Formats: sequence, structure tokens, C-alpha cells
Amino acid sequence: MPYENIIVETRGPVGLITLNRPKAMNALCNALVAELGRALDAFEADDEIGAIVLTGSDKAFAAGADIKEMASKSYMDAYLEDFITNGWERVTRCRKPVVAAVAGYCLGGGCEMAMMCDFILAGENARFGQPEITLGIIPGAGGTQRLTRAVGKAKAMEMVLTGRMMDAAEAERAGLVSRIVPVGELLDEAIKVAERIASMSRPTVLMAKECVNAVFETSLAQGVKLERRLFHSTFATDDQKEGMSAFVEKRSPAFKNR
Ligand code: DAK
Repeated sequence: MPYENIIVETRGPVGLITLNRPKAMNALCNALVAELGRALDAFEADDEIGAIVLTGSDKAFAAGADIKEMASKSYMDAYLEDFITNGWERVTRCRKPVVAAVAGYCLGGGCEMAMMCDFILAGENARFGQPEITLGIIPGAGGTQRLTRAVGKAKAMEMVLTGRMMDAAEAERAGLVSRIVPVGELLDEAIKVAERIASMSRPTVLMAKECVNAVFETSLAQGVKLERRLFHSTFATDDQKEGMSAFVEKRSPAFKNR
């Protein structure tokens, strides 16, 4: 089935998904979220793809869930249809790394979706916020939780209670984004980073991602134990032998993802 709300491309070993509802600031309607889930399923299943980039336009990564679509819903509609739950958390289930390349508005569900990715590269004009409170609702896709973990209670509480937006510089200082890039270079830089990830040993990348993500779900002792187990298991891979031999022989490694 063709995609109508996103553009799906590959750039070598990188899967590129561009949110594409320009007239609605890439508002995340049901159909878009379903398409996103489908595209992620396809990239996850594709052995040629080692990392994924999720991006929007220069004006907006996404200005939130589609307000026009949800405005008239009753509590019973929202509850019984488990409103926009399906598909939303697909990003968090990706085993392959997902890099968010964010320019322009990144609000509400858009900010929540960016935070579900493994890290965010921000264009200089990026603006992050959880303005749900101004609509009489609260964030519903993890915003209160992931924003607080990323930037701490003071900033998260202020943003969630007032709807104030953060610019890219503040977001970088607060630890919400890994780096700021000029808008015109954002996509190329995100693809370059994703290509670098894809050039590493695939199983080792998956293990590294699993370990970092465990920080949010476990105690320090459990997390360190998981890291130790996975660290030991890297010695069972051909790629560990190749990586270390290549270093000793002063050449580039040729990982086989085994
Ligand atoms: N939904 C629908 N349409 C939107 C939209 C949105 N979130 N944001 C912008 N648009 C549309 C505008 O209505 C306008 O359409 P037309 O009037 O031209 O037909 C067009 O995009 C251009 O927007 P503006 O004319 O407003 O452009 P400006 O440059 O003046 O302002 C803005 C840009 C981004 C500051 C402004 O559009 C804005 O404030 N947008 C709304 C931002 C917002 O409140 N976002 C939070 C939405 S609530 C859940 C998952 C997710 C969620 C909840 C639950 N579960 C899994 C349970 C998420 C909820 C939300 O995100």
C-alpha cells in the first residue's frame, strides 16, 4: 500500500522516514501513525538497513497529534477505541537505532515521538514543547515521563504546566538533544550519523542500545549486570574478533554482523 502521509526512502544502509503533511505542520493523524508503524516494520525486517532516521520539514518535525481529528471525541470514544495508542509506541519497540532529525516545531505528540527515538539532532530553529495544557488535556504518549527524565523536574514541570517552548540552545543545554546543526545541514548530518551506526557490527549496536535503554527501567546494579552479560557475549561474535584484529593490524574492520 502506498504511503500518503510520510515519505519512505533508503540512503544506503539508512532507512529514512519523512513526516509529510505540510499543510498541517505534520500533525500526527491516525493514518500517519499507522503508516509510520508500517514503515518501521519494513525497515526492521530489512537486513540491508542498519539504522533509521525520522524527520519532518524545516518548519515542523510535528506540531502534535491532530487536534482536528480528536477535538470532538468523547471519553468513551477515546477509551473504547484506545485512541491513538496503536502504533504510537512502535518507535520504542525498534531494535535498530532511530535518530530523530528535528527542525522547527516539535510539539505535543511530536515532541513525545522525537523523545521515543534514540537521540535527537536538532536544527537551529527547533522548538520543543508540550502545549497540551493549553488545550485542556495533558500529554498522553509519555511526555510527562520522558521529558522529565531528559531535562529534569524543574524544566519539565514548567513546560508541562505552562506550555512554554524550549529553543534548540536550551534543549541542548538541558540534555534533550545531542547536538545542534544548521537547518540546511540537518538531514545530511543525521544520515551521516546513521550511516556510521550502520557501519558498526549490527548485533553489537543492538546490545549497546539495549544497555543504554535499560537505564530507564532498572536499578544501577541490575543495569550494570545486564551490561556485563552483554559485554561478555560480544566476545562470542565474529565481529569482536574482526574489530580487534583490524585495530591490531591497523586496518578498517569488515564487520559481518555475526
Ligand atoms: N493538529 C491539527 N492541525 C494543526 C496542528 C495540530 N496539532 N498544528 C498546526 N495545525 C494546522 C493549523 O490548524 C493550520 O491549518 P489551517 O488553518 O491552515 O487549515 C496549519 O497547521 C498551520 O498552522 P498555523 O496557521 O497555526 O501556523 P503558525 O505558524 O501560526 O503556528 C504552531 C504554528 C505550531 C505554533 C501552531 O499551529 C500550534 O500551536 N499548533 C498546535 C500545537 C499543539 O497544541 N500541539 C499539541 C497537540 S495535542 C496520545 C498520543 C499523542 C497525544 C495524545 C495522546 N496517546 C498515545 C494516547 C498528543 C496530543 C497532542 O499532541
